[in-house]
This record gives sequence, structure tokens and C-alpha cells, in this order.
Amino acid sequence: MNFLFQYLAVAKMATDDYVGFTFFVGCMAMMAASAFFFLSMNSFDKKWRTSILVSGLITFIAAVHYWYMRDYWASNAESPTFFRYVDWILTVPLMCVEFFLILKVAGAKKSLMWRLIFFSVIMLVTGYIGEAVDRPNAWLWGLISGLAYFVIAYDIWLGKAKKLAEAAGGSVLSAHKTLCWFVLVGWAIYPLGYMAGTPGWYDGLAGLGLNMDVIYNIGDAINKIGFGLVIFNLATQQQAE
Ligand SMILES: *C/C=C(C)/C=C/C=C(C)/C=C/C1=C(C)CCCC1(C)C
Repeated sequence: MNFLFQYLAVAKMATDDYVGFTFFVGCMAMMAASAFFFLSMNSFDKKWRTSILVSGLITFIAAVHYWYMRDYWASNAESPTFFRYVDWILTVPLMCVEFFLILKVAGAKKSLMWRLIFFSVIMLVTGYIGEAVDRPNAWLWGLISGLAYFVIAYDIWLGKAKKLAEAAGGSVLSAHKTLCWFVLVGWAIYPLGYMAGTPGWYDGLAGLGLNMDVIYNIGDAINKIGFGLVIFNLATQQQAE
């Protein structure tokens, strides 16, 4: 019993710790979204259940990491870079799986999914190196990461994925378009956070209350929950057709 209490013990949070606050709210939002996706799963037929399950897994994995990140921040007042990137390396490939799942109706092949996953892993591993391992060359790692991000954006906006979405048409095409906007605009929040967090670049942003972690936390809430809701909406429409 004792060990359980120890595990549930929560570090003290200062009342003016707005960064800690965004970790806390982020954690709750991810939990609520997971409950929503998991509980709605059974109202869809088999074809769509996997997509909704993956939406729930994305927010659930994030909820668990936010639980740890919130505590790490409260105890150390330091960015939880390690937990952050473990979260991303699990959830971003799952978002690539979502693209594949909705395009399957138009005959998407697994190779498309693996290609997106491959570039997402490059994007995140190089980002991690720039943030945690080789700080002096943050610009170089950020650049490589940005190129991988560009390939993903290109593939879904103009490449193979786009052709498949057009072949599928209807609600699949419009959901694909919305997800494309998430990747182009929503994901662009992350390089901004990276720049805000690199010493000597945009330190001024911190003065505006835009600390790197706050930017990442906003990005996660928009992208993980928003992405899932687009899929939920698509499944609801398809079910009605
Ligand atoms: C749920 C988490 C998501 C959707 C995370 C996405 C992360 C990115 C798109 C990160 C991109 C980065 C760059 C494009 C350059 C600088 C380094 C990164 C890793 C922050």
C-alpha cells in the first residue's frame, strides 16, 4: 500500500508555474480524449474500429507521458526532453498509420505507410540529437529534421497519398485534406518550439510567456486530439452513408 501512495504522490506545484499548468491540463485533456475515443469505438462497424482505436492509443500514450512530464517538470523545473521524444516516437508513427488506414479504401499499400513512418523517425531522431545530444549543432539537426518533415508534407499534399485520396473521393478526400492541414500548420508549431528552446535564437519568446514546453504542449493538444476528431468525424459520416 505504501508504495502505491508513494507512486501517486504529486510534487508541489507553484501557483505561478504556468508551464507546469499546461502539462497538467494537457494530461487531463489527453485522458478525456482517450476515454472518448475508446468508449465510442463500439458504435462503429469493424471497418472503422481500428482507426478509432488508433486515435485513442495516440491520446492515451500521450496521457501517460504527460503524467510523467508533469511530474518531471514539477520536480526539476527542467524540460522533460527524453519523455517528450519517447512520446513522439510512438505517437507520430501512429498518425502515419492513420493516413494509411483511411486511404486503404482506395488501395493504399503498406509501403506508403512505412515511407511516412521512416521519415517521421528521421525527423524525430535528428530533432532529439539537436535538442539533447549535440546542442552546438542544433541548427544542422533542425535542418535535417525539417527536410524529413518537408518530405512527409510533400507526400501527403502532392504525392501518392493525395492521388489515393482523390481516388477515394467524398468524405475520405475531405478528411484527408483536413489532416493535411494539420500536418502543414499544426505540425509547424513544433519547429517553432524547437527554435524558442535553442539558446540564443529566440530567447525573446520566453518573455511573451512562450516557453518551448508551452509551445510543444499546445501543439500536442491541437494535433493529437484534433487528428483523432477528424478520424472520428470521418467514421461517423461513412457509417451514415
Ligand atoms: C503528437 C506529436 C506530434 C504530432 C509531434 C510532431 C513533431 C514534429 C513535427 C517535430 C518537428 C521538428 C522539426 C520539423 C524541426 C526541429 C525539430 C523537431 C523535432 C521539433
